[in-house]
Amino acid sequence: MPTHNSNPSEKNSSVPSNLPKTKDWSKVYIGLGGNIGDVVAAMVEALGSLATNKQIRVVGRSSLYATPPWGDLDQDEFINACALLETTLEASELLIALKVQEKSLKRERTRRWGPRTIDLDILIFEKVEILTPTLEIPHPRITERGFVLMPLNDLNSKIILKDKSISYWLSKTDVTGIRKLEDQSGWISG
Ligand code: A4P
Ligand code: MG
Repeated sequence: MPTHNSNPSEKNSSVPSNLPKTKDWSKVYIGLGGNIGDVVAAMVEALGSLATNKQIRVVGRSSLYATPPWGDLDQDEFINACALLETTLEASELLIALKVQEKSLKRERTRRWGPRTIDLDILIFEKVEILTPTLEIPHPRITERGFVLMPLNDLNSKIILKDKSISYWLSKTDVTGIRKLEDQSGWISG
C-alpha cells in the first residue's frame, strides 16, 4: 500500500527533505466598519472576496454591532464587526488585499475618521509587532474603542494586549450606545 501524506512538512521517507517548507497559517483578527450604504452587504462581500484568495481563510465572525461614531462625531452611526482570518500572507501583503477590497467597495477617503462604505483594519496578526508609516500592528487604538473591543471580545476575550486581556480593556471602556444588531441573519449565513 502506498502511504499518503497531505502535509509535506511531516516526516515521510518518500518525500525529499529539500522541498520548501509549507508556509504556516497565521491567525489574524480584522476589524470591519462602515456607515454609508448597505454596510452589512459590503462586509459580506469583502469577506467573501477575501475567501476566494487561496492564501486566506475566513474562520470566524463576531456579531454585528451598531456603534456611535468615534473620533469624528459629525456623522451617522456605524456598523462594526470583527473577523478571524487565517492566512499565509505577510501582514503587508494582507494590508494590500484589504485595500483592494475597500477600493472595489467604493471606499473614498474624505477626511480622517470620516464616513465610509467600508473600512478594513488589521487589528492583531499573531504576535507580530510592526510600526511603519503605512502599517501599525497591533492596531494602535484597539484598547480604547468599544466598537472594536465588543466584537473582538465575541471572537476571543483572552487575547492579551498591553499586558491585559480584551475582556479587561472592554470592562474599562465606555460602550454607551453600542448595541448588538437584532437582525444578524444576512451576516451569519453570508
Ligand atoms: N494603517 C496603519 N496600520 C493599519 C492597520 N493595522 N490596518 C494605515 C489597516 N490600515 C492601517 O487608514 C489610513 C492608513 O492607515 C492606511 O492607508 C493604512 O496604510 P484609512 O483607512 O485610509 O483612514 P482612516 O480609517 O480614516 O484612518 P485611521 O487612522 O485608520 O482610522 P481608524 O482607526 O480606522 O478609525 N467610529 C465607529 N463607531 N466605528 C468605526 O468603525 N472608524 C473610524 C476610523 C473612526 N470612527 C469610527 C470608526
Ligand atoms: Mg482604517
